[in-house]
Amino acid sequence: MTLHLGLTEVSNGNRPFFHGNVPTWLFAFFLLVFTSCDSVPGVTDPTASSPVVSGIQVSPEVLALDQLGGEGETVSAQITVTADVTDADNDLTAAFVLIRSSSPGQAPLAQEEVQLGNAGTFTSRLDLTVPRASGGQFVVSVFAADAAGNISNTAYGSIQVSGESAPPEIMSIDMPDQVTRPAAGLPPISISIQATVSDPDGLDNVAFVEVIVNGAATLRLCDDGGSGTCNNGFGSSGDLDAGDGVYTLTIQLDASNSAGTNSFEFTAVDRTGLRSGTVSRTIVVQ
Ligand SMILES: [Ca+2]
Ligand SMILES: [Ca+2]
Ligand SMILES: [Ca+2]
Repeated sequence: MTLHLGLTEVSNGNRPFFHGNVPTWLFAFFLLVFTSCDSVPGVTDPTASSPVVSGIQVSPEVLALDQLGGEGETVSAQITVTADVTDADNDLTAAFVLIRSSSPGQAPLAQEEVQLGNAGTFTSRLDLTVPRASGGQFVVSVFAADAAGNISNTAYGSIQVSGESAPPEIMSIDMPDQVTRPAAGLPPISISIQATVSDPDGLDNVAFVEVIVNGAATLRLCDDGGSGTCNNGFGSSGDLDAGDGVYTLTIQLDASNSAGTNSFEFTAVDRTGLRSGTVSRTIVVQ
């Protein structure tokens, strides 16, 4: 079965809603479904065997057009979309992936029909070509069809497209330059390390801040307000306020730590992969 993908947008609040040029027989089918639901209660709902799409993932999630190669007025990038498709009676036929710009009412910029054998995760790679001056939140949508003509829900993802991007910057590092170990038998001392970060594209554009300790261990600083797991095996980041651009790491110093100088190299990385300059500091443990 083939669906025509010349889709037009129907306004539905904030969420795009696709109204396909579906074949006449499919409209007739929908009419039958709705009519039977209204007039014959208790009849098994044929849509119970419709495909279900979930778990959509889009990569990259952020596309900085000035980071892409190419000549002239357009730039191209490959977008990878994965999603999970299930169907109770497993008669899946195809999934449909569409990428549309942030402007309402536009035809899809890229689309692909993926033939499905069985339920599971499928991957679609689409070549997206857009004007160099594009921007905004592009919408990725996925739906699936089965052999009976049932259409799934539509799952949505997005790509943040920006015409220009700039690397993040570490504005300051706040940490002690020397600490004294607790005596044997006493509790460890908490050391708070804070990096204040900015990004010309906004704080949301900062992906993470990392620190390499003594040239070996890499740890994250988090702007999570102290919730969640910033580093596996560590406790709270100790961060005070989430989303304020101050990234925090709290480490523990106990009596068993070695005396000496420890190096810390900080880098911030944004969602387009651009890296800040590295800022180096040391802590002398006595
Ligand atoms: Ca089915
Ligand atoms: Ca940036
Ligand atoms: Ca913070």
